[in-house]
Amino acid sequence: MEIKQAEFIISAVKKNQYPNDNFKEIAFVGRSNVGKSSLINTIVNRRKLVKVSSSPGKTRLVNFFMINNEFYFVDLPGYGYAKVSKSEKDKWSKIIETYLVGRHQLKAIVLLVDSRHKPTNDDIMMYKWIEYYKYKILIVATKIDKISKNQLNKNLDIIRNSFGLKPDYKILTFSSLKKQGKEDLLNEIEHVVEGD
Ligand SMILES: Nc1nc2c(ncn2[C@@H]2O[C@H](COP(=O)(O)OP(=O)(O)O)[C@@H](O)[C@H]2O)c(=O)[nH]1
Ligand SMILES: [Mg+2]
Repeated sequence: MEIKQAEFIISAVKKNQYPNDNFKEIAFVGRSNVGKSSLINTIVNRRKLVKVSSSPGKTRLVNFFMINNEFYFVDLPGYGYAKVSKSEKDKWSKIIETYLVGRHQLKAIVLLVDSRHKPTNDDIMMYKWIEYYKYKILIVATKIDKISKNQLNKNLDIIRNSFGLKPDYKILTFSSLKKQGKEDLLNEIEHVVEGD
């Protein structure tokens, strides 16, 4: 699949601001600074569709982008930024939960984890949350240009173990810097969008 068109639609604060036209949705979530904005910009071929971190942990909005006039990308707020308070975390949980509950348009969630590190407790909590709501999950290991191939393979095993995935589960890999992994991710997205 090729993304020919990507248009920002709305930064929603409340549920009643979400689009309600029944186009399918693919959501993106991950720890702040994991490379989520960069990944979205890379796959849509736009340098600045999504802002790259200026103040991590500050965006508390659900951003909708119309893709190819066919489906939405939904950019969910990042989690796990070290300096946020308990009340900020509660606000974040509320926003995510509000989006996840009964979102029938939502066909898959792309969960981004940093390829260099073991998934954090927040990553594991997010994974369990998505499972609980029974959405399809695509796991993407980001910033693979920062480590060797050898280290990457080791880390992918660690990531699989942390989430309790089968040894043959295919974690997608991505580098926005080197534009790697784009085709595989877009193929997965195409499957999701074309399924029913
Ligand atoms: N080397 C490298 N750096 C990246 C990559 N993706 C993102 N970054 C950098 O990581 C930082 C956070 O990226 P951003 O996309 O804003 O992360 P977000 O907070 O998850 O949206 C920025 O400084 C990016 O330039 C990547 O694939 N490779
Ligand atoms: Mg971002």
